Amino acid sequence: MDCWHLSRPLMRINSLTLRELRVPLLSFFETSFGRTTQRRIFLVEADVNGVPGWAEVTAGENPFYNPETIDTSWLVIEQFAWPAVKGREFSAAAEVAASLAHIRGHRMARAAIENACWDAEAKGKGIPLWKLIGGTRSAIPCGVSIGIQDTIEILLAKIEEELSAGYQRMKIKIKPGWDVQTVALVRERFPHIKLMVDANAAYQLSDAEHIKRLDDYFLMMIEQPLAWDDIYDHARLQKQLQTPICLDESIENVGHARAAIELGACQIINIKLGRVGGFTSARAIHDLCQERGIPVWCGGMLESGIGRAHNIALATLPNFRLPGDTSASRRYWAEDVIDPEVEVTPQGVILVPIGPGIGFQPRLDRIEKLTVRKEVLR
Ligand code: OSB
Ligand code: MG
Repeated sequence: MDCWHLSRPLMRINSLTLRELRVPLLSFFETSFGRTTQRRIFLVEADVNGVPGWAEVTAGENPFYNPETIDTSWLVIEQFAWPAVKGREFSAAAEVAASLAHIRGHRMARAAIENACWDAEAKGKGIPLWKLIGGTRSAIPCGVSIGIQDTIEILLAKIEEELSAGYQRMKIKIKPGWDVQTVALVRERFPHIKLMVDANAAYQLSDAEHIKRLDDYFLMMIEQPLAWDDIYDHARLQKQLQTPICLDESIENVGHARAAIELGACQIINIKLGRVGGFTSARAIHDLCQERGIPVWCGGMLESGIGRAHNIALATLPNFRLPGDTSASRRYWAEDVIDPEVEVTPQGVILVPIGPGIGFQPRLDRIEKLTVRKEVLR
C-alpha cells in the first residue's frame, strides 16, 4: 500500500537567525528616488528540522522604493512573523505563506521566511531549489540595470563595458532631466541593442506628452513610469504609448497583476520575490501571466549572493521569457557572501546550479565578519 503521503515528514522551523550585514557597493547605484553607496543586507537563516535554509530580506535602507525598510522588516519578523510560524508544522514550504497571510503588507519580511523554508525543503530532499519550484531552464538570460550617472559619457562607457561582458539587454534608470535626451544619445551610439528604461515612479499622467517622446527609440519597454501604487493611470498612459509598459512597484500580488492585465496597464511584468511576498505569490503571478500571454522577467534589489541565488531559481520558470536584472556578483561586490560567486558567461547567461537548495554555499566566516546586528529567534 502506498501511504507515503501519510508518513511524509513535517517541516518545523526550530529557529530563525537574523543578521544584518553592511557591505559597500563597488560603485554607487542611483535611481529617481536616490543614491545608494552602501547596502544593509538582511539575511535570514532558518533551521528547518536541522537543515539550514537561507534567504534575504530585499528591503531597502529607506522606504523610497516601497514602504518596507531593513528596520521595519526586522521588527515585523521578530514581533509578528516568527510568533506565527514558531512551533507549527508544515508539510511543505508552500504552506508557510498562508500562515503569514494575516500580516498586511510587509511582503519582503514574509518572503524571507517562506523562501528560507523553500531552500531548506529542497536541501532536505537533495534537489535543486529551481527544480522544486518547477523550473525548466538550465541557463538564465541576463541583462543589467545601470543607474543614473554623473555624465552621459560615463553612462555610454558603462554600457560599452556591459555589452562586452556579454549582457543581453541594457536597462537605464531615468528621471525628469535624465530621460529623452539621454535615451537619444544612447540610441545614437548603440542603434541595435536591446534597450529599456526604468523610471521608478518619477512621472505623472500629466507628463504623458513628454513620456511619448520615448516612442522614437525602439525601447523594449518602459518600467514603472507612474506612481508606485497606481494601476489605473498606467492603463491610461499605455493607451497613448506605443512602447510597452512594464510594471514593477505596482504589482505586489496576483490580484494586482490580474487588475493590471485586464485594465491594459502593462504588457510585461517584472517579478521580484521580495516585493510580491515570496515564491508562492511569485509563482501565482507567473502562472497568471503565462495564461494571459504576458511575458515576465526577474528584477533585482541589489541583493547579496543569497538573494541573487533565489532570483536565479525563480527565473528558471518557463514564462521568464525576457532577460532579467540578475547579473554577476562582481558587478556589485568586492567579494560576495556565497561560494561560488554568481558568474555570467560571455554569451550573457547564468548557468543554473545543480547542487541541492539554492546551489550556492553561504560563506559563514565572511558573513559573520560583515555582521553588525544578529538575533536568534527560538
Ligand atoms: O526598480 O528595478 C528596480 C534596485 C533597487 C531598487 C529598485 C530597482 C533596482 C534595480 C537594480 O533596478 C537591479 C539590480 O541590479 O539588482
Ligand atoms: Mg524597477
